[in-house]
Amino acid sequence: SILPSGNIPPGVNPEAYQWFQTVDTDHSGFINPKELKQALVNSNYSAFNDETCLMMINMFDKTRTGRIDLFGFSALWDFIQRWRVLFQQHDRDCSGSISGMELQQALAQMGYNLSPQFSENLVRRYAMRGARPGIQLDRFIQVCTQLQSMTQVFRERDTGMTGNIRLSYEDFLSGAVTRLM
Ligand SMILES: [Ca+2]
Repeated sequence: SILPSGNIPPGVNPEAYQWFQTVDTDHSGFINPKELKQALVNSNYSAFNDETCLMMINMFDKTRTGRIDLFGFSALWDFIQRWRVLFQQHDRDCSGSISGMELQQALAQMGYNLSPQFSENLVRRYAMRGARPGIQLDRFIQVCTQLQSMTQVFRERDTGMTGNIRLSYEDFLSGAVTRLM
């Protein structure tokens, strides 16, 4: 490791510091997407999907090198813990997954006014085949984060707060391309 143990830098969560040492298997001082994927499991013991791992690396990679340092990792650790708590809160039937109805309630509590059909469609899109209908923590994080991000794009353009915006085809694609990964 790049830092002596017991010498946790200010602003770094001690648990995240411990975990960093374990996850950084090649001891480079950085976490790459492969190392992150190996470190994260859903409540059904499935590995986090590649898209969510890459999305989170991009979110917390302040150096733009495709990997995250200890500080980015600490922020990522907090981020995942917050989503894990929300996931557990909204998994009302304790099935270990979030159903369409549970997602609808979660999104409503986050302030999104979306139809039940919207949540059902999202869950159907991301539910694991063969499993009970529902999404795991990785997809929950991915779906909610992308929704927040796309909503932010919308709000920036909806200057009159009418709930409607005009987008050119290329603006639409640009928003989708930059936000979805
Ligand atoms: Ca559930």
